[in-house]
Amino acid sequence: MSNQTRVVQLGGLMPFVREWLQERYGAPRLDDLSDPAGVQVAVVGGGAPAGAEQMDALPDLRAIVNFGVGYDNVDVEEASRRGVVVSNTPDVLNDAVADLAVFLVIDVLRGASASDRFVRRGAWAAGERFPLTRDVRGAKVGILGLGRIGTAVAERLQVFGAELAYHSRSPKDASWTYHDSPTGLAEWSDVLVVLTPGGAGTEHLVDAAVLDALGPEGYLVNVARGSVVDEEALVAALQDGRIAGAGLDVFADEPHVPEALLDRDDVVLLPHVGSATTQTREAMGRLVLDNVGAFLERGELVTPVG
Ligand code: 8YV
Repeated sequence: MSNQTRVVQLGGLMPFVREWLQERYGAPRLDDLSDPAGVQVAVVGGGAPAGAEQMDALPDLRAIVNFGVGYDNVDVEEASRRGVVVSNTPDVLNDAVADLAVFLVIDVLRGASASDRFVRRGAWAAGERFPLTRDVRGAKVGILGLGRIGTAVAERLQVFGAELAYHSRSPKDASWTYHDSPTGLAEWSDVLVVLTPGGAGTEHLVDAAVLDALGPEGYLVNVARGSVVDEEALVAALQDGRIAGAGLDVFADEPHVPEALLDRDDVVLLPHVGSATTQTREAMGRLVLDNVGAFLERGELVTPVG
């Protein structure tokens, strides 16, 4: 029993997590697994799929441990049909992701990235003036999805003097104004910040109608999942000047960013780095190991998904 492989790595894991799993559990990658019998736990990350195909390959699988708070890459319905439980890495990344969301809000309002490009291309030295931008104080920021990270974003922006409101599936015990639809929230907002989970339930929640409600003075920030925004509609809205700009850390088909966005000065494009600090990624890795350990020792996950 002790020599039997009980943990396997699916795709998308960072090198240090792979090393930890290898050292502690001798966990091979699924492709290198010689005998799937007895493998109880599969660890996955980076949005790599954990669906029926992977589950079919592991007949004794009982738990899927996801490196990441979002688990739209895991087919949870299929897992529960098979009696397989799933965990994610909540809370430990709230601060890092919220910081980055606030950074994007400030960047779209103050044009920090655009003014950096302005200096680098020699426009300042040539005597041009960077246009005036907008205060964060007094800006109306709409939080689409007031979960753990959405709340952390709202708390931070309150300190900057922004006005806040939100939409979630239902009103929360929070002091900020609730809007009962994404369109209503967008209409009110100067900046709409997407913080919902991904997956089928939120696909294209931000569509052309929501973008039009945001309007020509409005900015979209997305640090959640690319799937939540209709990316074609977003590109069209930017091209037509129907919204003012966007700050994006996530995209529909990562790592591909729509060609049409690459040379626009009214968008800030980041390579999905919301949680990408050494401290936060290590905390996520430790939580992954805690989940694997707890499941193997007592058949329980520390942070099972809802
Ligand atoms: C990571 C994330 O990009 O936690 C999430 O849901 O999107 C990020 O933290 C990723 O999942 C790490 O593999």
